[in-house]
Amino acid sequence: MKRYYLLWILLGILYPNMKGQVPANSPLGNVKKIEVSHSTYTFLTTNGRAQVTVYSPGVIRIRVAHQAFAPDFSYAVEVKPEACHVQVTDAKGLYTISTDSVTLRITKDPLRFTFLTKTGEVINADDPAFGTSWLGEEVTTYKTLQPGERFIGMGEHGGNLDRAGTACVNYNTDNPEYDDASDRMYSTIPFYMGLHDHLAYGIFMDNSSRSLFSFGAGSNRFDYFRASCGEMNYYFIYHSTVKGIIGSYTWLTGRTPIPPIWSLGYQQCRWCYFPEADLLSTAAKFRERHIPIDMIYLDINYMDHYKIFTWDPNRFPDPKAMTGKLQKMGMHLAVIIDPGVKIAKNYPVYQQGVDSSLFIKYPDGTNYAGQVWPGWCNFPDFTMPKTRAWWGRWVKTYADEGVTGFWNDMNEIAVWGKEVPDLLNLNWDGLHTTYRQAKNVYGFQMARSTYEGAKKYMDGKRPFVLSRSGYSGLQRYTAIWTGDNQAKEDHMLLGVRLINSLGLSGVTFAGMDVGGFSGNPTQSLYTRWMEIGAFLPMYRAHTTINSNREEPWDFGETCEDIARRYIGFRYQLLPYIYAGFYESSQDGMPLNRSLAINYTNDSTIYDPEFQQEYLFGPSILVAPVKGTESLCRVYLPEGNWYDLFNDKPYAGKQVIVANSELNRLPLYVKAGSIIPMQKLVESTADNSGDTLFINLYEGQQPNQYRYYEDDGTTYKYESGHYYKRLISYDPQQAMLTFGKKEGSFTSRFHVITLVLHGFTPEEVQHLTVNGAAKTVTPEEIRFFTSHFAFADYGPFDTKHVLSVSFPDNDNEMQVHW
Ligand code: MIG
Repeated sequence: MKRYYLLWILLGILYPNMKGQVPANSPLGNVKKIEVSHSTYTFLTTNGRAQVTVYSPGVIRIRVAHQAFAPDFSYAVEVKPEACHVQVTDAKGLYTISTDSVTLRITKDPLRFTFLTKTGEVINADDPAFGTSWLGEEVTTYKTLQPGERFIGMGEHGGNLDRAGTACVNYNTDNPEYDDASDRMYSTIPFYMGLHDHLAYGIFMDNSSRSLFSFGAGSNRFDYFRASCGEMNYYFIYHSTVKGIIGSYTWLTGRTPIPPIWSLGYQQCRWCYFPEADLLSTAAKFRERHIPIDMIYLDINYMDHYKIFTWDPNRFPDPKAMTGKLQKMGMHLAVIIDPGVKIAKNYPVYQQGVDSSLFIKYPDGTNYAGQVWPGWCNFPDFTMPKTRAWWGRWVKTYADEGVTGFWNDMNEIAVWGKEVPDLLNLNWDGLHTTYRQAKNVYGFQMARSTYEGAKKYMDGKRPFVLSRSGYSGLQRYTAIWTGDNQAKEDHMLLGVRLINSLGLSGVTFAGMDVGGFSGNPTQSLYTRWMEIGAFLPMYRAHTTINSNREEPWDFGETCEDIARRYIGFRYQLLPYIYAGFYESSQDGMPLNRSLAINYTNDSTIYDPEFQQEYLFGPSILVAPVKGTESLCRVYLPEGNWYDLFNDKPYAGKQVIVANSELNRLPLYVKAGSIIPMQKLVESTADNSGDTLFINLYEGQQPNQYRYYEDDGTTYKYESGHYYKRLISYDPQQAMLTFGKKEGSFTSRFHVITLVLHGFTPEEVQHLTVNGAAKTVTPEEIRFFTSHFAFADYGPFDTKHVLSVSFPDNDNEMQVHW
């Protein structure tokens, strides 16, 4: 004992300042005082303060700070608290705040939060010892791990669908070497959902500084989320379903506006098509070979010395004439725009940026310079309103030349040497901050500037914006892709999981480089990837500069044929995909729906073997499989299913062995589904005929489907210029009802062909439409009807389907059988 004592004295002499140098965990402390104003409850504690704000019955915000709260500002959240019914009790040691859907129990000594259902079940609780506390500037909220708790969400992070036992770092990074285990990715969505005991909740930590979410990684005691500086600021969301939580999260952070329809077609990219003749001949080849396509891209080599908002005068002498030629082919052009502005004399973008003080600065007032493709560059401060407006005017110069797609890359910010110093000053919409807080929103604000400019200057036409980096809320302005993946089977499946996870996190419009960015895919990998791509929200093939050419015809005739048919099928499916985007714009439901959305409590869907399966829209189950596997195991969740290729029925809640030969991606349709389709076209600019094909799959459960259509290219839908109708299927009454149309838009279609799947001829022989008898004709098809892309195709089983056609009059119509 005595010896130890001496040792401490000795250590004290050797390291006199050790105590206090590295801060210990500093808790929030006990409640001293409570202040209430409107829907906000402030708790002053011995070591700081916390604030509770009720945003809606299921959304409660918690802020925690040492000192007075900073001005309330967020790039992610746009809504204000809604007036709602709240009940409060204040007893010794315990305060409760109850809405109609959740009770927040607040202990005072020390201050801790527990969220409960109205029947008293614990949804989510602070760790009793640590709650929210600080380690130096870092602020962390520790939550008790619930038994069997699963965690989903967090946007663009690899790993399993269920993130239990792992952690995610949010620090936007250009990571061309990323793989499944990488913690640094290109975008930040600090939002997850916890699932346990048939309960589900969401937590969105709106703090854009570097953060870490640990879902029981390295500790079986708690999960936690930590921000490296600033306030703890999170929204707790409770709802009985995952869908409801996504709905609330996207109520807070916004939803994807309906994209221009052409951006939902096939998109071809490469680093880089040049000169102009290469771009145009590539585009023409798609047309010659009847491979449907709507968009083609230019990567960085179109510019003059990589100077943004310029064109290489030799490679692209007349951009406007060029986009005109593409337009004649029914195609749109997207160009890449990086944030770095080359420091160069007589370059107006640079000159204006300097003269009007639009760039990011060091604290001493000099412009920050970093090196990237153009050499040394300055970087626009997109957190400054003036910079955003200026940027928009430069975007106009492209729009004036007929460019309609704007691809924002390198906006993490990526520079040679990787590290952009934290001390840089950013405007932060007048509130001023450093790069520490701004980094993760930089790409988001760049995409916003691009979108706002394009929207303003495109004569009422919808632009398409694609960004690599982003933060919660990015979905209001831009689509996103998952950066530099590799031409490997694993990366194809990883990409599906990333897109599914983005979908769980409010980002509907997402894609990956089909074919893989780096490396050269094998025939089978490329083919399979093209198949999966047809069932992703954004369908874009892209590859790096030193890879082989990767257009559909570069892999031999078989691959080309398969690619053509899957792309074609996507075009036929556009009415369904478009309506899916409409739905997403209303409630945030993604196109790629991880099975965790609809089958949350089915443990099999989290099995690593099945975790990448998803529903594409409400009805089509996609089971992604490697190109090398010609047989695979597929899990069909609860309900009844049909093989999409041959209508073979399957009962759900079982694993089946599926045919996954190279031309056959396992695809299943949920019983009771209503899927609108159109005839095969090669561009969305083509005439899609007068017939809407409504595919009805017999089922036991009633189903409703909202069909939606508008002009596909303008914002007139915002003022009611759309066509919307509810289609209801009632199996008990043997009836399909087309509701009266809503909106002022006239549908492209005026004939409905009802294609009946899973029905027997006897069942529908007395079919009537509005009381008038109709003959149901059996059509011999291989896929849906003989008009469709997979018709007469390879090994698909021949099948008779039943169909009946009738004119549409926009009023309520009843089909009875
Ligand atoms: O330093 O513009 O992720 O899609 O082709 C690489 C060239 C910069 C990275 C993007 C990639 C793009 C490439 N870019």
